[in-house]
Amino acid sequence: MLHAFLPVPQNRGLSPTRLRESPVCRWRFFVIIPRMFGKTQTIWPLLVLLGVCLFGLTGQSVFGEPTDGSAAETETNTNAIAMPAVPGTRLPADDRTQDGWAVTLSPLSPPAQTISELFYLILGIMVVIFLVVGTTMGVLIFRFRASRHKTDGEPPQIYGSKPIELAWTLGPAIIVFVLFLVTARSIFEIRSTTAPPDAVEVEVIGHQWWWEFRYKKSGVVTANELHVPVSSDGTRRPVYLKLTSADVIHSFWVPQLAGKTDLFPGRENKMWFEPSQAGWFIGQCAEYCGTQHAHMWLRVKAEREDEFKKWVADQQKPAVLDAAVNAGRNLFLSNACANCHTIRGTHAKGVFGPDLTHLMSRETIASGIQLNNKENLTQWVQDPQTIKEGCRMPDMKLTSDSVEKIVAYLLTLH
Ligand code: HEC
Ligand SMILES: [Cu+2]
Repeated sequence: MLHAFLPVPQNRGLSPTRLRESPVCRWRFFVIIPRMFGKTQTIWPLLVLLGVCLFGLTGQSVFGEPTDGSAAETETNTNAIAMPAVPGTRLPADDRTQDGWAVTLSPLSPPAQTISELFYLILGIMVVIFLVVGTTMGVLIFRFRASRHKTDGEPPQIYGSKPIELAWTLGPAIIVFVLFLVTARSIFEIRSTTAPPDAVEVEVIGHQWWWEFRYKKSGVVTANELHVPVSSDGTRRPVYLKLTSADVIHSFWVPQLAGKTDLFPGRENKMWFEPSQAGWFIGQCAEYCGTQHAHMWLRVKAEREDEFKKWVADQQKPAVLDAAVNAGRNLFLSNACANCHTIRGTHAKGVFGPDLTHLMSRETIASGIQLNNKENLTQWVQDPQTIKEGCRMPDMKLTSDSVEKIVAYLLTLH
């Protein structure tokens, strides 16, 4: 095989048949590669660039260890899509998950785990192919560069070599077949079957630009923050989602829990996940759905069984009726607010916007982009367009006195 790398003798005038018979010509096709680049030095920056890309990809997983959610660690978490839950602020760190970040490379639920294993397997195969091709090319380009072999004219052309053609047809075909098999197996592993009896079933409805969650068994309706029980070895509490859309196509994506699933109007898609750690999981609408698509964030809170039960029980109650904020409630009910929002226990039954019955049980408003506090609520009710331009809630042009009263009422909705 070594003679493959020997200098190319002058071979002009040899007939193709004679060439094929010559002992070195079998390997001569490698020589075509450096010739293609003319000045061979130009290939080196290209190889370096490829190397850097590869390092970027794998380095991310090598250096970006999962964090424990503490502020200091989250700040340096290179393993995440840089997406602070609230611009310029930090939400309270919670347990051990990556609060405030959507993390792609540390799965904490079976479907995400399967996808991640597939990703690393395919990445591994690709790295091996890259190294083999890259090294061979590098060596050949260096060994047979034009300045070392003062030959002119074309290198020998080789036609109809069965071993070579078999090798470069069968090799890739086998690799593609292996990739197909492992991918198909993963798809079957994570596909959604019918929900087991103790599963939590939730209907997810995508809206421009917020998420509606309707729990099947308990009847709870909430928005943007999905509460689910955490699974442990002994007790598995999978979450089964049925996804649909009220307007355009959206996509439900919480990378640590499962892959993306699209939400279509007039069609029901299914998915499931099973968080193995308590805490917040951050996600994002993953299908461009209009101007505020980037602000259609998604937060899933996995909590202990007892915490989850308590949350469900609280959510099932009708809204608090506090006489001290009658003025604000009357303003809410007499303005258009009631046409778009539901507050159970009042006659506000609108379904165009998020259910506000237990608004204050949520940490954020406007699908995760603002903390839910008096200041932000005031700005939101005064003119939501200043927070989320183009959002489907109009500027109601209320006097600041009315805004103050309405917000005082909203703040009682625990
Ligand atoms: C035309 C329908 C419409 C009207 C009228 C309306 N809203 Fe909204 N509201 C929405 C929509 C849609 C959203 C979700 C916006 C988003 O996140 O993109 C929303 C969001 C909110 C939120 C944040 C909820 C959350 O969990 O994110 C509050 C609070 C709110 N509205 C209060 C009010 C009040 C108070 C009024 C009356 C002054 C009112 N809305 C009038 C449609 C409406
Ligand atoms: Cu969307």
